[in-house]
Amino acid sequence: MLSKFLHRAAQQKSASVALLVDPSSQVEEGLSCLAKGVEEGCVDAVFYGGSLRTHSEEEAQWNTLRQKIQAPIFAFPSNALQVHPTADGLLHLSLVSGRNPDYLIGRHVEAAVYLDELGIEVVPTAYLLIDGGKVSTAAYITNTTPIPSDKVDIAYATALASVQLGMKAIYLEAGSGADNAVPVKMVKTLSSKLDVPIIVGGGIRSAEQLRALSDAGADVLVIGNAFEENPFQIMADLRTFKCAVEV
Ligand code: 1GP
Repeated sequence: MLSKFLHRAAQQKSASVALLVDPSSQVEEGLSCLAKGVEEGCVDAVFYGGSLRTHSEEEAQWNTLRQKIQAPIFAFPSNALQVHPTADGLLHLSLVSGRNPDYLIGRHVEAAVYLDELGIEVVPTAYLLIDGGKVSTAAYITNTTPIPSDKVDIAYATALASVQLGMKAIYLEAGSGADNAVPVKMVKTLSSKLDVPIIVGGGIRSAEQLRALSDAGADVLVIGNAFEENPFQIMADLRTFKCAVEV
């Protein structure tokens, strides 16, 4: 289901949208807003995951999401051992922008047999942290340095090496709550040269950014903080973005 979703997103003219639900945050009051967004076709999928586990109610949160949201829910965890057994697929991230073996392959070894037993669909995804103007949780936790936002050539070479190694998707991540989203120029370069779906997240909070990144060739745009902070506003922005697409 995940590879199908990514494949379809890559074929469409305009980017698909995934809402990131972080298990460490309480998003209950936003859920009906999210459910409506899905119904209206403004949200295409939910990504579920984050760097920390801060409460013990994940099972309940997952079940609520499943009940209320009529969209696929894909796992996007910092640790594949945290994947929920009924997830619709796993973005199996390898942090290729960093040089921390734990996040390149170590965690994957720990989770491999478990994932195999779950039988969950796994999409090998190159995860590139791009400098978003401040130290991100992902960079801090993984103890890695993001690619500077003006180093498009390094981002491209990293993504190309990942594709050559067999990765099926590229995830350009400015970091949750980034001051600056991934630069349009970087997205444009990678999407024009690579034939795999490109997912972009971090610091996206307006219809203008959605449009610019989509026009640059992003296939999936991921929104987290903006939804947590003001779900109604971001749904309005998504409506603007999606409606403009159909005109
Ligand atoms: C997912 O980290 C992003 O890739 C989410 O970032 O919380 O800034 O939207 P935001």
